[in-house]
Amino acid sequence: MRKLSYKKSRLNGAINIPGDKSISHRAVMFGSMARGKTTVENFLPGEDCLSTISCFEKLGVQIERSETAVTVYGKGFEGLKESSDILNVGNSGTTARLMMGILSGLPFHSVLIGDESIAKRPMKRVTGPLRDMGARIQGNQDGNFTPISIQGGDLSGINYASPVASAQVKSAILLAGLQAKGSTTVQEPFKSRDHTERMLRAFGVDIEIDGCNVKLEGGQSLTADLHIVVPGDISSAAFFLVAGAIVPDSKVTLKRVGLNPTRTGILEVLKEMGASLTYTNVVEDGPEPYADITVVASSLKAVEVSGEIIPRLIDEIPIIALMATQAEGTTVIKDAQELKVKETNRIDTVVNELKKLGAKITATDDGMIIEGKTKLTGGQLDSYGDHRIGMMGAIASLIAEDETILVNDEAINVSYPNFFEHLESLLG
Ligand code: SPQ
Repeated sequence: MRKLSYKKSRLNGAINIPGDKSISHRAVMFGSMARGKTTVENFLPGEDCLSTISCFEKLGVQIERSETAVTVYGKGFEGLKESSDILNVGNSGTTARLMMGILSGLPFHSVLIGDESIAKRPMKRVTGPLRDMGARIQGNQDGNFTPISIQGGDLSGINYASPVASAQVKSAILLAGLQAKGSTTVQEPFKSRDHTERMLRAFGVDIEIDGCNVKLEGGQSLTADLHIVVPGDISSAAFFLVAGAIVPDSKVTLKRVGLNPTRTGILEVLKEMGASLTYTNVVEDGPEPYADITVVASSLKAVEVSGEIIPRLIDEIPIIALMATQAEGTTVIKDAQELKVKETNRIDTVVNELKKLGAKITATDDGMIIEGKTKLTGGQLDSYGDHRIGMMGAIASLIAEDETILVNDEAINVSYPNFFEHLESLLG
C-alpha cells in the first residue's frame, strides 16, 4: 500500500523511459531460438521480462544480465531442451502465449503456469490454431487456461484468419509456423503491433507482409550476432505524457520513446484532444524508430476512440480514460472488448477506480463513456494486481483534491520498476 501525496505539484524535467516490454520479451525469445550471440541494450528489467528470461534458462539457454544489458547465447531450436521444472510465466500473457507457439514445435514436454491473473486469461485463442497445426496441448477447460501442458512435435503450416487483432495470437502462430512444414499465413481484422515481424527480419527470417496479412515459410532458422537496442516503451511513456498534459503548468520530456506506428495511437489521441507535443532527436534508420517527446500542459477536448486505432493503443486505454475526465465534453471509447481479457477486466477496473475519485464514467459492453471535465477527489484505489491500473491511479492522484492511497502498488514492477522514482524526479 502506498500513500500518494503528490497533489497540486507540477511536473517538470526529463526522464529516460525504460525499455519496451514487448520488444524486450522478443529479444530474449528470438535470441534463444537463434544460433549465436545476441546482445540487448536497454532491456526492460520488469518482472514480466524476467519471467521470460527464467523460462528460457530452464530450457537450457545461457543468458547473462546486468541491469539493462542482456546477452543471450542461442544454439538454435536444437539448443532448447526439456525442462525438469515447470515454466512459470508469472503475470505475463506475452510470455505464456508466445512460448506456447515456440514449445509446440519442440520435441519434448513442457508445462506452463502463471499467477492468479494468468490463470483467468483465455489461451484458447492460441491453443485452437496451434492444435490445427498439429500441436498437442492440454490445459484447464480444454486448453483454455493454465496450467498448460504441451507435448511438442511435428507441425504443419496454417492459413489462419484471426477473429481478433492480437499480436500475441499472431506471434504464437508465426513462431510455430517457423518450425512447421509448408507456409503459414496469419490474417488479422486490424493490424496489431508488429515487433515480431520486424525482429524476425533482423534475425534473417524471410517474412512477407501485406497490410494485415503476414506470411512465412517453415524450416527457416534465425541467425544471431545481433545487437538489439530496445527503445523506450511508449506504453510506459503514456502515463507521463498524460500527466504532463493534465497537470497544470507542467513540461515533461520523455527520452528515446519507441514510435513504431503500430503502437502510436496514444500520440494521435493526445494530439486530437489538443495536447501540445514536440518531437526531437528522431531516429528512423533502425528496425524500431524512436524520438524524444516533450509535452506541455494543455486544455483538452473530448474525442471518440474506436475502430482500427484500438489495437494501436489498447494498453493505453486506462490512462486515456483518466485524461478524458479532464477534457471538455463526452469521450466515447468503443470496439475495445479486448480490455476484458487483460491482467484484469480493464473496462471494470478503470471504471470502478475512476468512479471512486468522482469521475463521471460509465462502462459499456465494448468500452466506456466519460463526461468531462470533472474535479477528482481523493480516495483509496486498488491496482487489483494490474500494473496499468496502478499507474493510472498514481497519475490520477496528481490532480486529486484529497489524499489518495494505492493498494497493491507493487504490481507496477511488472512493466515499470522505477515508476515512482521517475514520478518523484519530475515533481522535483
Ligand atoms: O503480456 P501481457 O500481460 O498480455 O501485457 C499487456 C500489458 O498491458 O502490458 C496486456 F495486458 O500487453 C500486451 C498487449 O495488450 C502485450 C502484447 C505483446 O507484447 O505482444 C500485445 C498486446 O496483447 P494482445 O492480446 O492484443 O496481443
